[in-house]
Amino acid sequence: MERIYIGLGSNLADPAEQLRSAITALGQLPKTSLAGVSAFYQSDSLLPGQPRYTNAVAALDSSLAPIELLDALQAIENDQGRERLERWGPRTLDLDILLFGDRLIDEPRLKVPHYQIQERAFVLYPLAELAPPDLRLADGRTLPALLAACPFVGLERLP
Ligand code: ROI
Repeated sequence: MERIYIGLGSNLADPAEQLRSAITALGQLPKTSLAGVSAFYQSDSLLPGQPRYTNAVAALDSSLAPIELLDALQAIENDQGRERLERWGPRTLDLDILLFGDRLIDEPRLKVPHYQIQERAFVLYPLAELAPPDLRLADGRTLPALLAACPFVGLERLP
């Protein structure tokens, strides 16, 4: 069993409902249990000209292998109508493996810790709701250091 953190994001077709369906689907994955879900947060897209995003983080305990989990996440994205028209385009659902136990993974399909974690307030602040306060990433960085370098700007925490 390893503790895994998943970033969820949506900016199309009722984003909060997309996240709720995805969380249900995560809880139904084989060899996996849902250990927690953060609040939902809204923010402007990092790329202009797209609707605002709703983001959250979920914690899983799983004995799936990383690529098995990645395949399962992509199946959930596809089930929820994700169309891969352009990289970085608006999407009904994005599921990213942020952290996978204390593994460092550098494969063509999967890099963990997620390579943009440090720039993304909409990942770090929901992660901080679920993770131990002194969490150390597999690459040695700590969550408090990442939070200190990434201000809580433009994020709206939903009730
Ligand atoms: N912007 C926000 N706020 N949230 C996201 O999940 C997100 N995902 C993306 C891009 C387009 C980079 N911008 C985002 O892929």
